[in-house]
Amino acid sequence: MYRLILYSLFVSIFISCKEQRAPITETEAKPKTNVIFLMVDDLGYGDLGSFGQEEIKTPALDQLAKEGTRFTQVYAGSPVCAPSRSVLMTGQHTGHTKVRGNFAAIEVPELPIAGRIPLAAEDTTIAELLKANGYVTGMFGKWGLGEATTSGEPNLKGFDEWFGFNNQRRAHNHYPDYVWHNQDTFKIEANADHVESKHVHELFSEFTFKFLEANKDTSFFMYLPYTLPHDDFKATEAFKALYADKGWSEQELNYAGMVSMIDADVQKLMDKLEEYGIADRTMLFFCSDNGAANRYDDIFNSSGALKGRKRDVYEGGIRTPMIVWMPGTVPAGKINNYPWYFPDVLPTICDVTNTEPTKNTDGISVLPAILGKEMPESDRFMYWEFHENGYDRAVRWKNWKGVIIGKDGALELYDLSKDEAEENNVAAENPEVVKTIMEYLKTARSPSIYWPVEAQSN
Ligand SMILES: [Ca+2]
Repeated sequence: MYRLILYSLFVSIFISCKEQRAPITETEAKPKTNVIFLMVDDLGYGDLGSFGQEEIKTPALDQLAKEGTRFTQVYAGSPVCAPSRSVLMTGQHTGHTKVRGNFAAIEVPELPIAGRIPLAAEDTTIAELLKANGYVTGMFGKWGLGEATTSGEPNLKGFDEWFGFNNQRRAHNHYPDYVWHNQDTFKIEANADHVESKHVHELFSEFTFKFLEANKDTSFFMYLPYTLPHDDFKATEAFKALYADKGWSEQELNYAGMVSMIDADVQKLMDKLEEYGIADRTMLFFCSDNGAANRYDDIFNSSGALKGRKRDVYEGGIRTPMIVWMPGTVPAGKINNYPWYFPDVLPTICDVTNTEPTKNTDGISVLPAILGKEMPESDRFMYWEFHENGYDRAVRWKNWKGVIIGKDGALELYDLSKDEAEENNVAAENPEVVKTIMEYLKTARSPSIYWPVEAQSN
C-alpha cells in the first residue's frame, strides 16, 4: 500500500515537474531513509526496563522506547543464532531459508568449517538489495552465515564493509586475538597470549561510529549484530561496577554489565544521530536474535512471563523485545501488539527504503504498523522449525500457537490471547484449529539437504 502511495506521490510530483519544467532541485537529490538494525545476542524478552526488567538498568533503551514504539509480539527467526540470522537476511522462514541450524544435521566434509552451512550465491540478502539500490552497507559484529572463502562471506552477500566474527564459536570469546575486517584478519595485539585486555565489543562500537561518521551524508544500511550479552559472560569492569552492591554471582554481575554496555552504545547512537542531524531520516530497530540463554528466575526473570528459553520453540525461545525509533515518523511512546517476525524485516526495510523486495520472501511489510497505522487482523501462518533437539516445529496463526516437539509429537495448542505462558494445552477442545494448523504444516516447508527430516531421531 505504501509503495502505491509513494508511487502515486512520485507520479504526481513527476507530472507537476514536467508541467512546470522545473530543474531537479536539491530537495529531490536528498539522501534516502537510513536503516540501522541493531540485534543483540541471547537477550531475553524480559531483560529491558521497558519490557518489565527491574534489576538491570537500561535507561537509554527505555528512552528509545519512550521516543519510539515498542512491539510486544515480535518473534525472531529461530531459537538459536545462525538460522535466526539467515531468516533475517533472506526474509524466508526456517522452512525455506538456507541456514536452518547452527550446524548441519548431516556430515558436510567439503566445508572449511565442518557443518557450518554458508549462504549460497542464489540466497539474496537485504544488504544485497539495498546495495543495488544505492545504499552504503556496513555490518559490525557476528555474521554466522559463511566463513572466509565460502559463498556466504559477508562481502559477497551485500556488505561494502564488515568487521567482526564470521564464526559463531569464536564469537563466544569477547577477548579474541583476531577478528575479520572484510577479507583480512584484524589482529588484536592487546589480547595476544590469552591476555584479556581489549573487549571486542569496544571495537565493534569504534567501527560502528567510524562508519556512521563517514556515511552520515549518504544513504546507509548498518547491520549491528552485536555479541552481547552472549556467553562467555564478560563485561568490562566499569560496567560490572554499576551492580557491585547487589550481592550477585560473578555471572549475574557480568550479565547485567553486558546489557548495560549495550545500553550505553544505544545512548551514543541516539546522540550521534542527533548531532549529525540525521535522526529524523534514520529508522533504528532494536531486538534480540533469540530468547534468553538463561532464565535467571527470581533474579532477572530474563524470559519474562514466557515459557522456555533459547533452543525452545515456545515463546521464551523465540519472542524478542522490539523497539523501532525514528523521531517524527514512528509514533513516540506507543505499545503495539501487532504480531510480526524476522521474515517481515526484509520486505519492511525494502518498503522503508523504496527498494524492490525479493519475490520468494515469507514475510510481509509491517511498515504501516511501524507508522502507527491499523493493519488488517493477522490471519497468516508464522512458522519455525528447529533441528537440534530432534525436529521441533511451531506455528502462530491468529492468537493460536501450535507446537510439536519431536518428529512424531502431537500438536500442542495454546490460546495466546488468554495464555501467553503456554500452560494450558487446548488442542482437545479445538479440533478444527488443530486440523487447520496440521493442514498448513503439510505445505509449510521445502526439504533441505542439510537438515533432512528423515535424519531426525525423534
Ligand atoms: Ca543468539
